Amino acid sequence: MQMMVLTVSLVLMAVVALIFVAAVRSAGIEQAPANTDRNRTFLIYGMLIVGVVVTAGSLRQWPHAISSSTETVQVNATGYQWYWELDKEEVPIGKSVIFNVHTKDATHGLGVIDPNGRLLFQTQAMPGYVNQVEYIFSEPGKHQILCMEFCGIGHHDMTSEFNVVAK
Ligand SMILES: [Cu+2]
Repeated sequence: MQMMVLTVSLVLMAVVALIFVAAVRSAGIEQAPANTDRNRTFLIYGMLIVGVVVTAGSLRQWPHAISSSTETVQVNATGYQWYWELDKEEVPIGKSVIFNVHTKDATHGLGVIDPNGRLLFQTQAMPGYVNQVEYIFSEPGKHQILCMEFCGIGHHDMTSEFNVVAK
């Protein structure tokens, strides 16, 4: 998905650049003093370099990129009316943890709460889909899972927990 977004963006940027070049070529350009040309060239190359650096720097931090590193830990979380089933009770601190979230019945929402009661992240749990969330825990301790989507009479009771441990 990320590759497709990047490809579409680059193609659209190329189209805009081609239109710009065509417009400049078709315009009658007057002769400017020699130092104006030099200043313009400096400005254009300067903006190009800044643009490339800013783009490359900001694209690296896309929040939803699923890491391909071998250092990841996978947790399969399945929602049922009205409980969660997790295939791990412990996850390591400081390592990439990928939650594969889905459900066997109704739509639920998986929310992870840290020991201070702060919501760290959430995602929907849907029948027929596996939603992935990647997270790197920075605090050890018992983390709670709550259902974040009203799913029936036992919704309030749909909790679970796991431990984040230093390894
Ligand atoms: Cu619920």
